[in-house]
Amino acid sequence: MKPIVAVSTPIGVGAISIVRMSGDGCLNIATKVFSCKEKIEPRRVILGTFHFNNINEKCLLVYFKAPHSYTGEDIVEFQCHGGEFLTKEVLNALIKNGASLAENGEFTKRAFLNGKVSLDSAEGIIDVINAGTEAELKAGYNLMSGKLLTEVKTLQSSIVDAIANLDMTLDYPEHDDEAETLLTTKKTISDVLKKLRELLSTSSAGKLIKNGITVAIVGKPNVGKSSLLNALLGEERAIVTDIEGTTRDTITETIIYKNIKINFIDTAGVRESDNIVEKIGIDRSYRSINSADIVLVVLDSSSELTEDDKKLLDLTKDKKRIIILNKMDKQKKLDINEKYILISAKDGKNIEQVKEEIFNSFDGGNIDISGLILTNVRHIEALSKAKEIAEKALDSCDNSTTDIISFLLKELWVELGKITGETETESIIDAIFSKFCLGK
Ligand SMILES: Nc1nc2c(ncn2[C@@H]2O[C@H](COP(=O)(O)OP(=O)(O)OP(=O)(O)O)[C@@H](O)[C@H]2O)c(=O)[nH]1
Ligand SMILES: [Mg+2]
Repeated sequence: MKPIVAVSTPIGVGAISIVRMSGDGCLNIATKVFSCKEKIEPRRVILGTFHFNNINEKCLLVYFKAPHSYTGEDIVEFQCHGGEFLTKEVLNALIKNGASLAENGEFTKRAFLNGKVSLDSAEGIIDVINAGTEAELKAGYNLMSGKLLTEVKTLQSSIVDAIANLDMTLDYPEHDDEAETLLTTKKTISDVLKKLRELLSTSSAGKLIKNGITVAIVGKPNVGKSSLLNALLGEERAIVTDIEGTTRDTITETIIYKNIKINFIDTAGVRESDNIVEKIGIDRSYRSINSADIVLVVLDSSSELTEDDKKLLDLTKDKKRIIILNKMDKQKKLDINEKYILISAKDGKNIEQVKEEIFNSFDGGNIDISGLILTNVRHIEALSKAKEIAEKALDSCDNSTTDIISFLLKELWVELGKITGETETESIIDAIFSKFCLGK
């Protein structure tokens, strides 16, 4: 394919920057602008000079010969001094000499098209790059190293065997015992279904690893929501005053607690208000309640329950929630007939307990990050669809004809192929790679 080029390191000032080129003839382009004493051999670091305009940049070149490269094509990488101007000059020189600017993810897309990686492994690469926690990184590595690919391939191969046996009974009914074939087919489908259910059972842990837990901190004005946010973050992020209605807009901040991201949303105190700005803020508080995975309902333990408190307790009664009684440093006047955590946001008392309770509400402690965990929505959707088809196929073993079972198994094979990319449409493949960063 035609040579493409991109800066593979982040744009900005740094010690080095890497400009990468891939495609037919990229070594030719490189030697037009790069001179060195040594012979350029694959997989060796060559010191030389990059000449362009009036620039003579002493830098390193690495050449990977097709097919032994990331993309499966010839690749040339320049490791130059970091710096925005210089890096762009190197890039422009290569473009002037025949390379085109790569699109987002185009290197990895080529690796996929050249059979170097499957689609799910490529998605693992994005996850590794974007990982913010050890759990995300491990899940990304598992995908990248082909753990899901192996599972899918094993399922597909048993499905292919089953299809071949069924088609044999259709084509040569005289040579085959249909009843026995049906029995083995049924066993195969049951095994496939079991595996699919097993894989899908990891998806809630996967969602937790990928998205974290979104927690809305709600309550009437002045109960100490912003103080609680600050205590949870361990920094003075939100403005705290004794004026009711201090927080007008929602504030979102994330912490990592025991490998899980917890995204806190501090909200505007909920009460009846005529102030237009405050009203918009309160509206946002309600929206945060709806979109959160769990709500911290904050009450002031030093005063009795008010109508505003009661309304909020009622509004959140069907949601996952933790009731927080704040200001425990003051005389306690509030009692409530429900489980709660008594804290002092001001003194930082029992804040760890709040984090632990959130974590435990989602079984955070039971996630085994060493195994394969489904974190990617596309994979989960394809496997769910595959599960439905497998269930239909299993049913049809008892009440349909052989050709229908065979048809369903082919459909099942195609659905699984979407995970590896074998049977995925071009537009979806394009959409996946466009989510990559430039130069990857
Ligand atoms: N004694 C005591 N005061 C607290 C505690 N937590 C917060 N406060 C005080 O309560 C007042 C309100 O605190 P905020 O954190 O701004 O309350 P809020 O719920 O965010 O208020 P709004 O943004 O107006 O809805 C401030 O004067 C805080 O110092 C606590 O644990 N103990
Ligand atoms: Mg506030």
